[in-house]
Amino acid sequence: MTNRNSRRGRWWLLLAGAATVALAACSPANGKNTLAPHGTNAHQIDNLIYPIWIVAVIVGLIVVGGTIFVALRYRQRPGRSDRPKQIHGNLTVEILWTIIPAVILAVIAVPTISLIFKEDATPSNAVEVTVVGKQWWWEFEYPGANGQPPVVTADELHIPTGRNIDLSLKACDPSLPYGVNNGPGCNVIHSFWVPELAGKEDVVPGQTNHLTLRTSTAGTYLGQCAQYCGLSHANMHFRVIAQSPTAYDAWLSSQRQVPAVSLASAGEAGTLFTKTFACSNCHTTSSSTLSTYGPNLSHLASRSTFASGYFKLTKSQLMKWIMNAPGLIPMQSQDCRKGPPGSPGVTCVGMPSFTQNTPKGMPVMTTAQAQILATYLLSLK
Ligand code: HEC
Ligand SMILES: [Cu+2]
Repeated sequence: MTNRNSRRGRWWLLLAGAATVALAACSPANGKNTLAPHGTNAHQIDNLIYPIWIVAVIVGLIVVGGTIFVALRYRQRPGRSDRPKQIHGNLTVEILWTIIPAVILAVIAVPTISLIFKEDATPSNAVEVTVVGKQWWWEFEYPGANGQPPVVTADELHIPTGRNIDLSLKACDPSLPYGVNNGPGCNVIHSFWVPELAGKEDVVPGQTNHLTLRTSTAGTYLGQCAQYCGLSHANMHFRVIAQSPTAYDAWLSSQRQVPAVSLASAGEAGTLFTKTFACSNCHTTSSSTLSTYGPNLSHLASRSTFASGYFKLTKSQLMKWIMNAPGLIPMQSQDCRKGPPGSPGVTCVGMPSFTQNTPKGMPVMTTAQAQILATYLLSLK
């Protein structure tokens, strides 16, 4: 092999390596595969895309093939004129290549537009859930029913199989007091996307958008915020846990229970949570009905993940998070310890660090204290 050839070979190798790494991200094993639909909406979208894709491939082959054919057939050759016969202004050709694409697009438009309206229709007999996109996590609210209180949770959306789920998607609720679902952390656009269940839907402040989910297959489906929404947008995952209606009902009624360990009976953990570190400025552990600035922690231990589904819920991971959350995912939380978010002078987005950038006069958290807090939170089943 000549020197130049071997150098070219190396470039090809590098390119092949890079392509393998890039394509690995598209592997169906990552659980966010639009081409592996498990929900009614996702199936309908897939059924529409497939025939359109075939038409697109045929058109593509004709266009690319035609280009290659013309380039080869009329290339410059010795002894031949380099000016082939000119067909500029040929009426038949011009009409044909205007009408054929117009007809193809018109035909494709019919099922596309009708599916848009179908997807948008309000589903009948649906389970209602409100989804609130915050920076950078998702809150899920199940309305109260038959005298039962509502349930507020985060990170993991539970749904029953075989039912229509009508999601009301919100980014902000201007009717609420400044600081909770209104103010810092909720004034940007998100997009709610569970690729294997349905299409994307934008989540816009001051507006309620709707998305229908429906699946007959129990399982865990991965979701992702699909609209850039600030520092930790890329970490804004979530999970949809589809369960049999019986298992779903059992989950919902366990979430309605008052947590087994009350703050008052939690001893030192209670003091650390409400006084020393004022976690209660942003979280509650005593009522699963409350929407707070940070995720509702009343039944934290019933989740398998935390922090937008980014981390598995283990004690050691939880301790790292409690001590220094902004060290794990980027947040704008330097002044979050000054007071409740939304109060004067507190422009806090996220959760503060309790071991770094500690404001003057405030305590730095020890590992022992983090352990007490983590043990307490993990008792909230
Ligand atoms: C200034 C508000 C604020 C304070 C104070 C605060 N947090 Fe947070 N916390 C948040 C926010 C916001 C999140 C969500 C971050 C994300 O996922 O992007 C969060 C997330 C969490 C989570 C993960 C919950 C889940 O379901 O994902 C835990 C656990 C937690 N905080 C515990 C604590 C503890 C313990 C304290 C006190 C030592 C504390 N927090 C103090 C705002 C706060
Ligand atoms: Cu987002």
